Amino acid sequence: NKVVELANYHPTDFVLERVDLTFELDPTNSKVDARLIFHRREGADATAPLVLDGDELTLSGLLLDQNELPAEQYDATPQSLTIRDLPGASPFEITVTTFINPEANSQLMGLYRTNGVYCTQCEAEGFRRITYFPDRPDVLAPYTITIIADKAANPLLLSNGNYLGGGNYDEGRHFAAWFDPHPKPSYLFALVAGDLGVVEDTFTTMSGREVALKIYVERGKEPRATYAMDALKRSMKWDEDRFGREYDLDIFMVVAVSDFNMGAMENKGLNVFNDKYVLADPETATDQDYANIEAIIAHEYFHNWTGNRITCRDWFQLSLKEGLTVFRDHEFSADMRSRPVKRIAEVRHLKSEQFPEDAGPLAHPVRPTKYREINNFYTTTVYEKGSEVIRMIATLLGPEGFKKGMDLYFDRHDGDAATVEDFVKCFEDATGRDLNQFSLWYHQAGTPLVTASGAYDAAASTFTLSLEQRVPATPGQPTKEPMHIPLSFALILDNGSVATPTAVSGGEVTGDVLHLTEQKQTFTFSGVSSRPVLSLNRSFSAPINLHLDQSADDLGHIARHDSDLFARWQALTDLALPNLMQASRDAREGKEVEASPALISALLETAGNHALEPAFRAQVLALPGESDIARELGSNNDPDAIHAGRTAVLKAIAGAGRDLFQHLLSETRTDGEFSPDAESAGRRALRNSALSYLTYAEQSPSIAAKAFDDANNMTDMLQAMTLLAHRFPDAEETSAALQAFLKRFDNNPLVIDKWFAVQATIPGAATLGRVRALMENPHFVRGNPNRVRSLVGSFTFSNPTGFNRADGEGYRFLAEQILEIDPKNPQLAARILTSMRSWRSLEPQRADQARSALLSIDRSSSLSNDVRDIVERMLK
Ligand code: BAL
Ligand code: ZN
Repeated sequence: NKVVELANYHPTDFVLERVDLTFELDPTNSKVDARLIFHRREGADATAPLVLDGDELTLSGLLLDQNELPAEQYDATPQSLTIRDLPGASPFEITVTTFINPEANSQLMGLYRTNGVYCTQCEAEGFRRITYFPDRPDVLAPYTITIIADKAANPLLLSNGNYLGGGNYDEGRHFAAWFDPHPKPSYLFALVAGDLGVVEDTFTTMSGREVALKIYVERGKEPRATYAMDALKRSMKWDEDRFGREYDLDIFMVVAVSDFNMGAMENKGLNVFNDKYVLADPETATDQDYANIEAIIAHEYFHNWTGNRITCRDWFQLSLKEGLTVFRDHEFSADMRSRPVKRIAEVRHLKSEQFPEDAGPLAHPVRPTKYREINNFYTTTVYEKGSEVIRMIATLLGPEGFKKGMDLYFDRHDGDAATVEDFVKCFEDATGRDLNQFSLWYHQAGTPLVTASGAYDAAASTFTLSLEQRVPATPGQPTKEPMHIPLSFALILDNGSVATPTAVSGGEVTGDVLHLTEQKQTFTFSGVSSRPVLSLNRSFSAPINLHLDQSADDLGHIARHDSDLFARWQALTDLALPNLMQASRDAREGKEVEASPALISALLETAGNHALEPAFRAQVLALPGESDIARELGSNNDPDAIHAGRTAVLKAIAGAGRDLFQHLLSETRTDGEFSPDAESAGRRALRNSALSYLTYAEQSPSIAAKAFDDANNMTDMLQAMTLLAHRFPDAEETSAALQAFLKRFDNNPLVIDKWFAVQATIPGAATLGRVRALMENPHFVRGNPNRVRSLVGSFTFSNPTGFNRADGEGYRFLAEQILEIDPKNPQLAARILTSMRSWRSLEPQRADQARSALLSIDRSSSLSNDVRDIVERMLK
């Protein structure tokens, strides 16, 4: 495949007016008739042929206005259908017939079968695996769909839009017809057929229309879909209240399937979900599962406006819909739960996933300008950094300006396939603010580094803040321009109040946000009566690396007094990180590791502070992880030393805080009915943090084993099992717990995924052997993406010491797996391969081993485009 470049974008020569699809479903030989009405675009070349995309297709029939086309008028290959000598401006109808094999479709793109259910996944370029089509997001049309299938096996026949009708057909078959009046691109097409159970409800929209809501799951699993239904209704209401967006069809459907490459898909009116993000009950789902379901149900629903009503002109604009929709789902979760705790979780995720991507060989701008395989651009940069860019627009413009811009965007572009530039222009037009420099956030890759230092002049009552920004070089972008970086700040005085300077010079300051726009800039605040402590980048107003040298006393002051809970968490993290980094260096040199008394006392004070919500205290106790420490160290990393150093610090904290943790464990006990609400989840999180530290303090598996036996919900049970497995992998209590868990949940693959993941993330070199053995377990189904991600993915992404074995066996295992998965499911293989994205920051011996493993993949002559793209970028 060749590289696709944004600079080469051209509208199509033909306009698609209508799509009429008929499916005759058969597990191995489904017939697809596509009737497409086109006309030549005004001004287009009158001799241009119509070129339709295909992928592994065979043409079985082709009509032009119901007449067979002579062979010399067209060329058909598996990848394209080219038709010449078509009419001028008047509409014409092409009828294309293809036969496809859903059962054999292991890529899970296009039409496939999962557990006996037909389903589709068309984003980004899966529709071309169903029929020849102008498979690009700027080709929009209304669709009529007719599905014919065996009635006994497929009582349910679903597609996008509103139900038109159905009835019996022939030979035990029946049919259903659907019409979607909203013009949409092919990537939003969906079809589902099979025999599923349903949970039903209704939602009355703000204009009083009643919408039928249906969530389809495997029969018997209906009770586990009620939380998703509740989340859906809350999402619909929230989008009306917060963004003024009303749903626009008579019915909204969600279907949960067990084989799915992504988390979920926002097909118009018919969302298809990975069942992991629908099914939940207290016995089988953790608090994190509940939070994920709420967020992803919301995310897909919100796409109805940001993605479906206004879609992307081309795939370079992916963040137009994804970054914006992530921002919307983050805001939704913040409103449903604790805003600061949600923000902390978002930033932890951003730093542990997106920052490494932005600092490595796979770095790319939020709005890329070229790609070789679009599937590889569904990244944390496009999604999460894209969301941060929207958050910064909201910060720059304030709530009113942001709302005006969003309203204009919905108004101006409803029904369009739009660009990032269109989006930004709406905010400029609505508020008059120039966002030209700000737009660099879309175009320059790399995490900006801001170095800051403050100085107080008591005689002049001024506080001076010097800032310098540098955006690192990234692949294809050696030099960068200064960015417009909005930095929320507070000058906190001795008594905890915030200074209100009489004047500021050196740059623009709006409210509590200063605008860093130059490479170097100095802000001077006058009328500051005593030395303040600077709290900078509060709420993580900009996705940057910040270097600001602050004393432990100053960080402690922020941790105690900042009114922004996020900033308090950040201060404690900034206190912990240097200690953890030093611990790693000391462990590597065989020196004794020390935990700083200032860190210990700040952590224990926060953990025991009843004025703070439990979820926040749990976040504070969950110190930066091993990958955070590796990121901060930057290069020449030894994952074993990082693990050893961090563990030693945790043990020191555990020893010092034993009484407090014991106390927290008893005071957070709840014996009542389980509730998944955020407050209850927060209490469980704090309780489980305390349990984790106590397990370090006791150095024995007994408390975790007792917690495992006592657990009455999956959150507590999984935490206890994880502590047993990770801290005491060889203990009898651990094998007893693992066996009991397997026995109890062996009919629930999603829960067995947790069992796989816990074992795949046991620290240490021995885990690779365990992973290999688990791959032989009958519960491990190689073709199912959730199983592969739970076992192989957890090992390579989330087990730094096990995967990065000094002998390179972990990398060789990954290479072996990639070569095995790739021919069946390239998307999955390419995604798992990105777990090597930070290989260059390893110490030389491991880095050499990692390079050899990548080269062994690269040498294969039969790689998919997906894996070829990743491996080549990674080796460049
Ligand atoms: N559009 C792909 C799945 C998602 O981001 O919602
Ligand atoms: Zn999305």
